[in-house]
Amino acid sequence: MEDLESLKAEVLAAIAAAQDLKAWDDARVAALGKKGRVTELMKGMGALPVEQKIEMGKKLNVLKSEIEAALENRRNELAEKELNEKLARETIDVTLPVRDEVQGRIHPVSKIYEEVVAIFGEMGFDVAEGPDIEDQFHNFNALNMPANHPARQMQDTFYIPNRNSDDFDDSYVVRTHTSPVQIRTMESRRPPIRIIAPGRTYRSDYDATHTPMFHQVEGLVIDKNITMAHLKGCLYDFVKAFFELDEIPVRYRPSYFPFTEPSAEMDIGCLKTKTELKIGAGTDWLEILGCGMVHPNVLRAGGIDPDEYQGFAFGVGIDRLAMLKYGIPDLRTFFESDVRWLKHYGFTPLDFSSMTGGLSNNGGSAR
Ligand code: 2U9
Repeated sequence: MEDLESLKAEVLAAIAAAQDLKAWDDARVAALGKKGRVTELMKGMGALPVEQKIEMGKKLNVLKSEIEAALENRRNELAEKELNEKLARETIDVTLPVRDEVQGRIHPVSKIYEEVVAIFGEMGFDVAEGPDIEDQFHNFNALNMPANHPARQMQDTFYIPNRNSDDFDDSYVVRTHTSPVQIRTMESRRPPIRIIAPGRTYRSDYDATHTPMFHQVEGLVIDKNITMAHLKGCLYDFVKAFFELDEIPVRYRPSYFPFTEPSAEMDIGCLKTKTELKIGAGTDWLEILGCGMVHPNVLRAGGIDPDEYQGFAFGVGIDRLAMLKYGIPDLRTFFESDVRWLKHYGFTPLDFSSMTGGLSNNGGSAR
């Protein structure tokens, strides 16, 4: 039998001498591995007489525990040492300026999305989201668009068959507007409700101002005693903030949407010349968004009593806002993934949109 004291001294010395995790592991295997010195002694105990076996067993267990404790200590020391060396090697000077060669750009749609969220966020609106694939109840029926409504005709809507039903009324759609998000919010929350629902929407249409996938942001406010005056004040503040102007002439024209009554379209004052569109002055008008008071049938469909609560709603095309604000002439180019286009119209990733730090950071775009 080996002298246990000198064995212990040798093993502990080897552990203490390990200068990295590889050497530490070698020391561990040499002592406690399958063919390690302590393991071999334990295997050899079988041949001893019973009394010696008991005594030797105890001693070896104590020795093993001591070695394990020493290993654990040394491993912690080495891990800390390696981490400190790594940290020293990899120091970064966070005060250095960002490298010029950053290639990525924020897409104008993302930029406008962030701007709109910043403006309504400041006014106390929550952002609500919902699925792109919807059932017809949330996309149409609940929005006061019954089965025979023209907007439900095949030419506008992309339908998705329902594997479990041959009934056309059970087919799904890719949402034609973000309005189902507001219906789902009414179903799951009690008023007061103050949300915007930005996101992708889909209609079968394709020309310079229409693409099959486009982006909308809709808003919904529901509370007691909500009036058209609240709608006008809110949207006036929005367009001023969005176009970064102290004053803008606005007007409302009567309109029709199935989900609002009365309904209106909001125009802003502008000057249109052959080469330029100047917003906020001049004698021309530019349609900017649709809006109205939520139809009682829609409130009821969302489980809200129209005798107790009223609401206003609005809808804006994000892509159209991007075209107007950043002077982009053709919507189809938004989705062609041409890197040269993105370099021209995109924004550097450090142009954050906030109400306090500047919305669009004029002049901060990649152009
Ligand atoms: C609920 C109740 C009311 C949303 C509204 C509009 C008016 C509107 C268009 C703007 C440009 C769509 O992208 S666009 O073509 N939208 O004019 N949207 S009111 O009204 C709602 C929505 C949900 C529950």
